[in-house]
Amino acid sequence: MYGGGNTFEGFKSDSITQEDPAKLAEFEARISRGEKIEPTDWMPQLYRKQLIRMIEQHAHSEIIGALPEGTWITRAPGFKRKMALMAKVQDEVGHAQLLYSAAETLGKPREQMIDDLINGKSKYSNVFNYPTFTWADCCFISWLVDAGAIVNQLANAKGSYGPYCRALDRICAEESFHLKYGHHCVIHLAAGTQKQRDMFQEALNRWWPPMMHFFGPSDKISTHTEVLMRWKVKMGTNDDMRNQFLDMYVPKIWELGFTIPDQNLKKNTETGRWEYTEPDWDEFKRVINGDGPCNKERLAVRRIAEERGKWVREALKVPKSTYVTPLA
Ligand code: FAQ
Repeated sequence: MYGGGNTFEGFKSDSITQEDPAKLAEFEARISRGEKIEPTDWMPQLYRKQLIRMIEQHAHSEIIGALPEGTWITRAPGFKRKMALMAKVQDEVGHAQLLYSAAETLGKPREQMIDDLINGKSKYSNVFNYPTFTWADCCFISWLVDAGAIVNQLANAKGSYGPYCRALDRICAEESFHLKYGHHCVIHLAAGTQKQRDMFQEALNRWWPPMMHFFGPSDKISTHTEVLMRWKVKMGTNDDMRNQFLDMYVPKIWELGFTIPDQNLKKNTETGRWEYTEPDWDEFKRVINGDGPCNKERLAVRRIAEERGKWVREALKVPKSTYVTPLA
């Protein structure tokens, strides 16, 4: 897809002090002028490494994110919902393809990224390590997880790395359909029977803490934000993104008559920022490091898919394959 030609083996040091100062200054000047950095342009090793880490994690999140919703395709209520959910899940996997291609431009082969995912070396979004017990869980993901993803991705689409930004532009366009679909599903539950309303309220109670974690650790303890903001990979801090999500979606949740399970949640009218109970960052760390309710199951499914799909990938690699036309 892109002709990067850089190899991942090149990494030796994280330190930007070892970079050529003139090249680094020119690189940073380009970024501050709002220019896009392209795969064949000079870039500091740390910029490359950070981008690979972040884009790869994002790609893994899309592919793993397809699993909790995917199990609901056959159980979604009604034919239209089944069709829409199937299209959504397919889109998410497509997003992973776009993102793996963007990460590959930086020199890390896709096979290595997949190996790192299934061997538990790479991370993916915390939210997808929680179970979808009911249809309302699936609706929560389609509306509010997608909403959070859009807040974050719309901002980062204006960032500095060309291939990632172009992938994000396309992803956001598709995600906006998912958001509409998810909102529609939740409105349907909200306007339904008491049992349907209770089902969504119960899902909201369970999903709210992971949703607060979704935007990453608070700025005080975030490791990578500073350098990523300096090089315009992240266009807002984790707390900025969380705040923007709360600004846009808390009123919509309240409007539907649901209760957010945090008694301290309120907007400070003086600062314009939301106040909330500090999320449990120990739980967050446990989940992103492999010890959430569904981590093992999610990776086991990916491992099986990888093994079963191996023959297809091998067949595609043979240059002189002949295609057999089916008889019927
Ligand atoms: N989950 O220093 P920071 C979606 C890790 S797409 C797991 O603040 P950073 C679509 C972080 O990697 C969802 N790990 O990190 C969809 C680092 O660990 P490391 C994904 C997390 O990179 C919808 C450590 O914590 N979106 O949902 C999380 O500056 C529905 C320290 O954190 C993206 O990937 C987390 N939530 O900021 C699909 C967007 N947060 O690597 C299906 C792009 C942090 O040192 C259905 N990524 N960590 O071992 C980003 O914007 C950023 O990477 C953040 C984290 C904001 C996620």
